[in-house]
Amino acid sequence: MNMGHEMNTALYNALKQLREDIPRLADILKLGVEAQISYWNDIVDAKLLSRLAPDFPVVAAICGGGSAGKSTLFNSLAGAPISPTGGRAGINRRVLFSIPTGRAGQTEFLVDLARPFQDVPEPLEDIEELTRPGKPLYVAHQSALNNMVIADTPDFDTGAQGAYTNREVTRMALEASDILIYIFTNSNYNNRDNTDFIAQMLTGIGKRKCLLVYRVYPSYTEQEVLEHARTVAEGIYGKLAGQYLLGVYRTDEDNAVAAGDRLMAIRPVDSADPEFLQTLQSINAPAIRLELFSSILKDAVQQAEDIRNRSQVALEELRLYLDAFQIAQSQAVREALKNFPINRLMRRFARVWAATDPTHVKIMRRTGSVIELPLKMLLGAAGWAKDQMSPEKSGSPAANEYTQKVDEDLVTAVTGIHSQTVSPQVAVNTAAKDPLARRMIDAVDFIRVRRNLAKGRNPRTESSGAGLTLSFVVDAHPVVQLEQERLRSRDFKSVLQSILAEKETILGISQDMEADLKKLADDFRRNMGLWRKISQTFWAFLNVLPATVAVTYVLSTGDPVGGVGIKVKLAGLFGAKDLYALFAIPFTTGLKKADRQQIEAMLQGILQTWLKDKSKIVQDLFEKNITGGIILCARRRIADADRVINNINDSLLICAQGDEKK
Ligand SMILES: Nc1nc2c(ncn2[C@@H]2O[C@H](COP(=O)(O)OP(=O)(O)OP(=O)(O)O)[C@@H](O)[C@H]2O)c(=O)[nH]1
Ligand SMILES: [Mg+2]
Repeated sequence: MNMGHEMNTALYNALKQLREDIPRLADILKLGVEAQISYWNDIVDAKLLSRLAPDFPVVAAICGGGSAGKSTLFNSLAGAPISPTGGRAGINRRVLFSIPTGRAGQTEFLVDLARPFQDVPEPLEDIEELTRPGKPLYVAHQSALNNMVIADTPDFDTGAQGAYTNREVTRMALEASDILIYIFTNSNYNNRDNTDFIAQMLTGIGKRKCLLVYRVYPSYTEQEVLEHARTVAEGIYGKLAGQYLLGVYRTDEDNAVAAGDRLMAIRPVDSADPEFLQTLQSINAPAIRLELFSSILKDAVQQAEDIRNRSQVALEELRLYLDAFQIAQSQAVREALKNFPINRLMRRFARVWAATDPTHVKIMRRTGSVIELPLKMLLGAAGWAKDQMSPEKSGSPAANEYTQKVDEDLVTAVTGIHSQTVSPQVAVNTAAKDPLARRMIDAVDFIRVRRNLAKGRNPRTESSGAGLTLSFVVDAHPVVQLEQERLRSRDFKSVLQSILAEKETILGISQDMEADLKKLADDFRRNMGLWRKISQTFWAFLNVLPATVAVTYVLSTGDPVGGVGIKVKLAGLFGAKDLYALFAIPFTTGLKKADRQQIEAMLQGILQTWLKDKSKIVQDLFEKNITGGIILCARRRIADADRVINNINDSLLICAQGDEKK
């Protein structure tokens, strides 16, 4: 019994948590299942939570035919002549609850108690009220009934013109009860109509267990009483009556009771059985309720699982959308940066490098003797190298050209990402070997299976280039709809303007980047173990490179740019994807393979430093002006949904355990 109680508490708490989490999850992920959720809420509130509270009193409904003695029994249990008795059959028209004194006026408790009536019981003020139909009423016990509610109900066999007046009230009273006290007399014990009616009611709402009370002549033997009681029990429960009988009791006809001089005396038919009150008080309400509500509980748990499952799909869709969207943004960032001011950058790096040169190199450089012969021939004189050391003049044709290119690139990129952001779907291409792409394929598969999607429906993937490239088309998630609308309602031109207004931050070389270049130079010098040996060629390269290439290089846009570890590929003016293309001239002039590798590594480093710095700037600009709301909203909801789903899984586990133990 104790065990049942503990389990009930755990189950109750788990259900209460589910009741909070399920609607919240549906809302976080905008599942669009409002009707299902509100139905589920109602069931859980009305049928389960209201009655599974561990401290909720046992509710016993006294039922029986007209003038069976229901009200007399009620008064005897409640301890006072509260309910009207006697006279004509069918005197009671409403349900009267006798509740623990401490519960009087507790609205929440009263609501839960009378849920099937969809009406809050009011205190009984005038006994006459009970003889007129209306909402249920209540009184506080005047007896010592411990944590128990007794309900007096109208009879269900009085009727006019073939219609029984009180059957619906009886049904609601039964539904509100945990157990049933069925009282009958010698004149109606074998009335099939009565027992059929109760049987039918219990089939609809769940079989309540029952105590039988036979109001009988004192002369009836135990044998006769038991026989009649079995007739009643089998009438209500059929052959399995034994499972539902909590006890059989008799109350002998007594004129003093009829006269109201005495309370009903109830005793077990079998004198070895516990007293009536003792049986009532020892009822294990949690266990009974768990059994009573097990099918409803099972149903509610199943629906909760269903909503959890749908949410997992919706969450995966949101993750997929966010992944695709962020790829789209990275590509737009790269688009904005595809013109690479290699000349400017190399000049700057050359100066950073020179500033950290050892003294003897500085001296040699001034004389031009640092540069190897073939290069010297190519370049003409050391004077050229000196020229390279002076900063690029702003306003020069080269500087203007670069500024204009950045402008064009930005407009293209902003237009692209803006349209992806407000579009009903996001479409991106990505390298199939990208780990992110693999994760996305898994997500697409999961969603397709769970949603049983036909081919061609989003999300979808297509591969091309012998499967090297994948394209994803993913519907915008309902979660970001509001953010999309917000952006749609803004004028695109003004969005573009506010981004272009900050393009200076893209053109310049920031202090952060300067520091990064310095660090790169230091690292490189440190790693150049054979510094003396290759220093000359290297130095020459630094000076030569800007002259040998055009103002800008166009970054190849084939691959998406990941957040970290950017792999740079250059599509040079020479049309090659290879970095060697950059060294076409030095290569022919005798650059050794080892030197080329050093140079390539360094150039990679410089490019990455630049890309890292600028990507961050452009991404921040995009997020501030276009994409930030959606990314933030999606991330938050993913985190929230993850947390709530974990909670729900914990609760569902407890519910499943409760079900097993039962
Ligand atoms: N002689 C005798 N009469 C009783 C006893 N118990 C109840 N009665 C009488 O039986 C009649 C019906 O009793 P109630 O308690 O009003 O019966 P009820 O089932 O509530 O009747 P309705 O509410 O009208 O359906 C009354 O006149 C009571 O006095 C008893 O133990 N002995
Ligand atoms: Mg009555």
